Amino acid sequence: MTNIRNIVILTGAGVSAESGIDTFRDAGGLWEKHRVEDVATPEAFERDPDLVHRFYDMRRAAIQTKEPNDAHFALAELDRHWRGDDRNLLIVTQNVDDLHERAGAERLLHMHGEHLKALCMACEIRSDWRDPMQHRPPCPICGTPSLRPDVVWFGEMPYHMPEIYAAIRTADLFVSIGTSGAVYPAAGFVRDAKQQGAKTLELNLEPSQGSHFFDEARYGPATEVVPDWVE
Ligand code: BJW
Repeated sequence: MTNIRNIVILTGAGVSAESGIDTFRDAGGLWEKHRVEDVATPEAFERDPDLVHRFYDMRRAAIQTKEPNDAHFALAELDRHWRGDDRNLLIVTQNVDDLHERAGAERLLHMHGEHLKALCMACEIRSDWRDPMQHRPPCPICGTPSLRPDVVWFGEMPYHMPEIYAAIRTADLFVSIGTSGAVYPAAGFVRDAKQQGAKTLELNLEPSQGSHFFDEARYGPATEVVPDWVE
């Protein structure tokens, strides 16, 4: 990676697929089994909080039985080694699972929130949500039954946007891994990175919706293409 100093890596559901976590838009994915409008919008939660809680309880319980795969470990390894005065790296994940951090990644931002956190709608404080089957517990801070999953639904502002855009502005290399490029603003990062002069690389099972924006692509399962690239 000659002339590369600052790397921004965007990951999506495809990076966790081989750990046994469902993607959203693939055949058999979550959006084939559940209507987005019923479970992943603020309006859905207002209309039927029990249904939305059940959807997230099920997924929270499932991810705690899964393990990081070779793609997560390869990225954690890169995070460990790509350090120094003139080397920066940021992993931006759209995933709400915790497999990047369990693999050892440190410089990581969850732009769509985290399954293992709850957000109190009354006091706006975040707390851990470690018990996989804990259904609608009271907020540990203010005691009201106002907890919601700390995830970003359609129509809501993703987290950490100023830090993410700051990293993209100085990136020499932008790498997109295991994401369909269907959801904004993440789907627009490749254009932003390219416009300011970064090289762009896609690692995915198949070409994403924005594949024409990438300078280079390697297609295949994340557990193969990611370790090959990191090496
Ligand atoms: C493998 C693999 C293997 C499989 N190896 N690869 C019209 C135009 C533009 C935008 C909009 C619009 N109308 C509405 C919007 C905005 C909307 C949006 O983008 N809608 C689109 C559907 C059009 N976006 C929003 O509302 C966002 N907020 C927002 O825009 O705020 C305003 C704003 C403006 C400007 C700046 C900043 C903000 C919020 C989006 C929230 C998304 N939330 C979800 C749910 C999170 C909680 C949960 O998990 O339940 O996030 S939806 C879901 O999609 C989840 C994911 O993070 C996200 C992306 O999915 P991902 O990761 O790409 O998964 P898949 O399944 O789509 O793709 C998997 C890929 O992996 C595929 O390519 C496979 O090939 C590949 N793969 N196996 C390698 N083994």
